[in-house]
Amino acid sequence: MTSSLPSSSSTPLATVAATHADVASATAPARWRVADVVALYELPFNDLLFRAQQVHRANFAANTVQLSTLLSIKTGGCEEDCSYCPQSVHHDTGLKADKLMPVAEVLAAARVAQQQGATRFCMGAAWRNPKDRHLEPIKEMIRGVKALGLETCVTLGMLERHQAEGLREAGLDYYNHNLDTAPEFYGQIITTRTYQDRLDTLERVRDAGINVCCGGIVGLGESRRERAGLIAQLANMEPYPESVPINNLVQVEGTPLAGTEALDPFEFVRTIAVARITMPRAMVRLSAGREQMDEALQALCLLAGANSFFYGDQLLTTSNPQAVTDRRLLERLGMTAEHVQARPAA
Ligand code: SAM
Ligand code: DTB
Ligand code: SF4
Repeated sequence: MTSSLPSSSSTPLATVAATHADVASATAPARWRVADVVALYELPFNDLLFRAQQVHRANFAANTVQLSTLLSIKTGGCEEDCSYCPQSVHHDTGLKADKLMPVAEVLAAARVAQQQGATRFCMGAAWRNPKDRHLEPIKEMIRGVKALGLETCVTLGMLERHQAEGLREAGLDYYNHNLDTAPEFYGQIITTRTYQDRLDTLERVRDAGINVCCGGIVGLGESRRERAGLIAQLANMEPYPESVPINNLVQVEGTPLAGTEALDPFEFVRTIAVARITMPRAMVRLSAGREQMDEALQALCLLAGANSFFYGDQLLTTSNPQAVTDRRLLERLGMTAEHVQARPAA
């Protein structure tokens, strides 16, 4: 029998605490060892999904999903060399670099997203890090989107402490910044910023009082153990992120990862289930790669505990299923979008 409980014996902190058992149970954070997460991955598929469903139902309405719409507010020309990303200047993908979008255009797109039924609007910029002068229009966007009654999320790269605080003051609800993969595999994917840089930004976001949206990307050629390593990193954050996007690599011609062997679809579903079990109260978001999945596979991801997805015809630079197709899928599954349930009965 494999254990799916987080271990309290793998870290120096937990080891010290274990010698004071009473205190330990009150103060030592539960830790997931990579081996514990691998053990979850290795469960028979049906057992894993059953456990994920139990955890999901204990924490969320089982048939409700949250819908977020993405907008690329500054596309391309990014200095980082993330080898999956079409927006990096290091790869020739034929993408044209744009300037920051005008505030009015962003707000017009947010209105459309809201009319379509999204409850959160996520704005992404292809920056290594924003300059202070960029943050003024972005704060206007945040205030404008919030005034419409939508939740706000931005992803702008690395942040300084004062920048995170400024975004919080503008009313930002979520900041997206991913760990992307396991620490030991990270160097094969990105060389222009370190894992620690990412952790530092995440800490600044957390300290500023902004909800953390942090996940990763699979299908990069990593091993199962490395996928488990990513999940353990996320689950051991204190606290773990409120929102966990799980991206499946969208292969873009011209990026170094184009041509990578595709992940077994059931391994993707397992990743969702393992995220759900290790982070019971997080919103687990079925993110990039959905257009390449058939609807049965998406339904399995929802069964495995995903309770949010990107909604709208476009992700940042690649396409996403049509909104009308997604609405039909939810209807066929007897599921409802969050905002519909939140409305008082007529
Ligand atoms: N530049 C910012 C940053 O990296 O923090 C924000 C935008 S970046 C596009 C956000 C995330 O999108 C990445 O961390 C990665 O997980 C995901 N992503 C980027 N390109 C992708 C691709 N081709 N397929 C799947 N996910 C991708
Ligand atoms: C995240 O984890 N996935 C989204 C969002 N955060 C910003 C981005 C997916 C990008 C997919 C590739 C593209 O469209 O450029
Ligand atoms: Fe730049 Fe983000 Fe793409 Fe990396 S993932 S190249 S940081 S836009």
